[in-house]
Amino acid sequence: MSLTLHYAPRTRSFTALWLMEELGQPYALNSFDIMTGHHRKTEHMALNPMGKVPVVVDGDTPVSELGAIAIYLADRYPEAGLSPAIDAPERAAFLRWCFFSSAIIEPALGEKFFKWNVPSSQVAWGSFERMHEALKQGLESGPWLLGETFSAADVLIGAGVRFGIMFGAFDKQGPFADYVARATARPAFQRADAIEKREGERFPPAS
Ligand SMILES: N[C@@H](CCC(=O)N[C@@H](CS)C(=O)NCC(=O)O)C(=O)O
Repeated sequence: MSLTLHYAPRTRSFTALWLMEELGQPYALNSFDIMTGHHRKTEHMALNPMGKVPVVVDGDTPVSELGAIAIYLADRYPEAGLSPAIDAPERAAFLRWCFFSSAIIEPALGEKFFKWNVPSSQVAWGSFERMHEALKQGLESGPWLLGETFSAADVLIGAGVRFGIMFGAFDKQGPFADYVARATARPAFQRADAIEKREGERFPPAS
């Protein structure tokens, strides 16, 4: 069994890096500068035809798309305790939040940042406001989305909310910020953040 994370600093692949650190399995990091365009070359496109990062390769099996990466890794390595069992009642909420991240939060942030004017009843994510309200409800009981148990869904949603706060879409104080503070205090997040800083220095942004 071998795991490799194909990753570039300052991208969404940070979320996969955090997942890998939560997983606690040994893995190789294939880190590169996204400005080199390596992710659009044949070798990487064979792993992810979208030509995007992150990609995780487990043995010979590539998996891309953060929601899929999270569910795949959490189920494949159950000893990490990152997903409820397939027949557990919490499984439905777990899957819902894993999909909510890519299917609802991501495009809703796009709507907010890029000022898209689209009919809420016809787009899959509804609207930024509807996403915000549903997420607020989801974070009400806490401390995590599934209650007392942290899961891979918290990595996906935690990373998305952190990004939303950093770029001004969510309040810097209140339940979203408290949730991110809890998530980023985790040792696995801290380790991922240190790796991200190290790799960011290795591949500094073009000036
Ligand atoms: N839907 C993808 C999004 C991944 C994504 O957007 N990656 C960006 C970096 S943040 C990327 O690889 N961009 C390079 C490009 O499109 O050329 C996922 O969930 O993994």
